[in-house]
Amino acid sequence: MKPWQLIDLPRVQDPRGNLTFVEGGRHLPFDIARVYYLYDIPGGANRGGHAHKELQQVLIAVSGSFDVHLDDGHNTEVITLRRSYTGLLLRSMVWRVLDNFSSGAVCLTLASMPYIEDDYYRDYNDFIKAVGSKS
Ligand code: T46
Repeated sequence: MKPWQLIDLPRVQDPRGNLTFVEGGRHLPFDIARVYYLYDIPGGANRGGHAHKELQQVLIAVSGSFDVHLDDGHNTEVITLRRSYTGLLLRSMVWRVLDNFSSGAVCLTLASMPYIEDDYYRDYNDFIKAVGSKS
């Protein structure tokens, strides 16, 4: 199973403006337990800098764009999100850093679990040790 993957979300195109919808368990491999969003992000800021033990999430650039730096302890990739109909599925145990936010960018996140601080690896060395002990 890939630790991260882009997901094409449905698009209803309309001269009045387009519409995208997401159903947990149908478009995502989990039920949605929590929604949060990042907005009013000042130029040069970055977010994330952690991994999750169990949580899965889908990130969507509902406005503007930003880069997501991904690292599962073996492979790294940088993905730019810029379309409101593209989700980035992050499974558990993926270190992520979000940066290069455009002006007005909004990152909508659909999460598989409520907020649980104990689910975070906030120290990269702890994350790498945990990846090593799992593989
Ligand atoms: C992730 C990236 C993309 C809550 O109380 N509830 C919540 O649901 C969240 C997400 C955060 N918080 C509190 C915890 C901290 O006191 O808000 C504060 C900032 O959280 P954090 O530093 O984790 O924010 P980001 O933007 O660095 O990370 C968040 C998510 O935590 C993380 O899972 O992948 O956005």
